[in-house]
Amino acid sequence: MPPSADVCVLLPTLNESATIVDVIRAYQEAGFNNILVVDGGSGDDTRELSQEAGAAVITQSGEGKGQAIREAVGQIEADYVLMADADMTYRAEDAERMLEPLLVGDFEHVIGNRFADMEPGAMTKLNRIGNRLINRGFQFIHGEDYRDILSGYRAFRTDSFEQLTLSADGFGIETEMAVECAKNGVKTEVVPITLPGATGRLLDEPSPDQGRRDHLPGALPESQKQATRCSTLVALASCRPSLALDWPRSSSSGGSATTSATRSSQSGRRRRSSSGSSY
Ligand SMILES: Nc1nc2c(ncn2[C@@H]2O[C@H](COP(=O)(O)OP(=O)(O)OP(=O)(O)O)[C@@H](O)[C@H]2O)c(=O)[nH]1
Ligand SMILES: [Mg+2]
Repeated sequence: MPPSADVCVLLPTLNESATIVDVIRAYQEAGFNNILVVDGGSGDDTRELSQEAGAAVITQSGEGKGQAIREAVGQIEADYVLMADADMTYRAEDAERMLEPLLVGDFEHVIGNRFADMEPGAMTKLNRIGNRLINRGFQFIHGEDYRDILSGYRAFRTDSFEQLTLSADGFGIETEMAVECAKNGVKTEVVPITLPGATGRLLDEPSPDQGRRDHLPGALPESQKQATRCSTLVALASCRPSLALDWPRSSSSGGSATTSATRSSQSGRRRRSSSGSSY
């Protein structure tokens, strides 16, 4: 990575005290010092631990991973954002590979493809099948093969985020980002990443060697996350003109509300930037 690269590592968190320090340290060891944790009001000591480990911490004003990401990116002044996960779903060792298309090539958005190197036990069979169907559906609707549109490992130019009209509050955010990249011609690259197996991270589904963590406040079971992602794709398909006959778009479909929400968040970004609260 060029020494001049101005990258903010963005970590959304909700009750991640078991892993957050290791995740922050891993990115620091990989050479990243600008780390922003956007917390969803954790009931454990995620925020305190993050601060002690050297990350900047903000608490989101709303709810859900999507709202957290949208709010946090609006406060980031670094040129590039590396969006990861606080539960060791992704590896800091892949960070350079994720950023390369932005720094060396002329891409604006990068998706880490978890299916390129999936360690045993990393994902349930049902989840893999669901992902495949969603990716095929996306390719059919939007004509782009992004391989893994649900991946939460993303890198993007901060200014390219403003081209995306985003409104998802929860786990539909990655789907929405992929749809918006395709619709707006945002130059998107897919790079292979490793998805660690069950021993390398905490999974929400029960596994023989791990306890569940979905008893924690706010944690959603995997099936519910997938349902959110899938319904986001179906809902957004209605906005594609060539499918208008199959997916009628009503004048009250929410498009204009979405656009104005994004505009207000973008003007919020400019306001916040001038107030000096940036990462
Ligand atoms: N700020 C914020 N972060 C959240 C919220 N919900 C989840 N997160 C964080 O978002 C990241 C992704 O959530 P996960 O539950 O790991 O979802 P996932 O990676 O798709 O699923 P797994 O494969 O089970 O890890 C984690 O770091 C969570 O702590 C929320 O409401 N607000
Ligand atoms: Mg995760």
